[in-house]
Amino acid sequence: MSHVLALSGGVGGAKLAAGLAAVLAPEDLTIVVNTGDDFEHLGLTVCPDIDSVTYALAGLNDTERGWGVKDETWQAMAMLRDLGAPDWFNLGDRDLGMHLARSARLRAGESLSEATEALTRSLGIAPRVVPMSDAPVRTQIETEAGWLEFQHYFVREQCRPVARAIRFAGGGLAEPSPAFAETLARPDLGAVIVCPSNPFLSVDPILALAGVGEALQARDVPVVAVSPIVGGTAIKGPLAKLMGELGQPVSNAAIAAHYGALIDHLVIDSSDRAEAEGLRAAGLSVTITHTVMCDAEDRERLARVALSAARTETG
Ligand code: FO1
Repeated sequence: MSHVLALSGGVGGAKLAAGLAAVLAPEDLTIVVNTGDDFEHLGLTVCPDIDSVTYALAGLNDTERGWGVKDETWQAMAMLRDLGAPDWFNLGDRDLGMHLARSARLRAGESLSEATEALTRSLGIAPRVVPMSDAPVRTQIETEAGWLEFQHYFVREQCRPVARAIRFAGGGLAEPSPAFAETLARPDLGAVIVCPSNPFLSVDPILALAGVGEALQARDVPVVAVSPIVGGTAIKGPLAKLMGELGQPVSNAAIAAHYGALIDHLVIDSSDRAEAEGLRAAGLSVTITHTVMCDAEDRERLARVALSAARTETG
């Protein structure tokens, strides 16, 4: 197939990104990653979704915890606790190495794209892993306690506050990163795969960047989304709770309506097959398959299904 652009958030998206990386030649894939979750913590720049994609592609991800590095140790956290430093955000010792290396590069003047390219190449990752933007965009959630920064909402408050609205501070003005803009304009772009990340928290920040939604609409390239809904709920994370709080039913129909004209095809889980008829009646192409990714075989199979869905849209 010609070039494939994958849009990914953290954990769920990273799994499909790893599947795509396993079945495509590295030069045929660009993975654009949400940076709305990024934040400055203890003087370091932490990019959780870039980390999740990087660790998944390098085979370093902790599959039990869902984030961070496998076989992790926590000596630095123990010391931080002894020192009375903030300990609500868990930085493993190996993971800390990533944040130190990235932050040093950024302080030395590299862009986030340059730093990410150097760090992913150092870990032997061949496809391009690209931050959505080099400009800071920050996802914020409005709750009864006011606006919260993403990691404060997600990790410190464990998504407990009721969400009323979401905004991407800096999003509308921030340009896509150079490699993202270049990929959107590639004449050989053959498919866009929206990974099964949280549409509201992880994919929307990418779509909110200056010109991205318009560029995707203007291209005659199939856009295939893999739904994060399984069995009428979200496998992990705050998606189901958030959709309820935002007044939406937790369904593939709501996911499809949210993406609207952006997507041509939705891949849904077999447990939600009853929804297919309604989605098709609304004009969307639908593939029904097993979307839960427990191992490499699942990831690669789902990647192949998403790519073949794109091929059917190309005709
Ligand atoms: N998620 C947690 O639930 N608790 C943590 O302490 C935590 C630490 C952490 C450190 C580095 C990193 O790259 C990710 C980390 N995550 C943690 C995951 C992260 O906050 C979320 O999964 C994403 O932001 C949502 O995609």
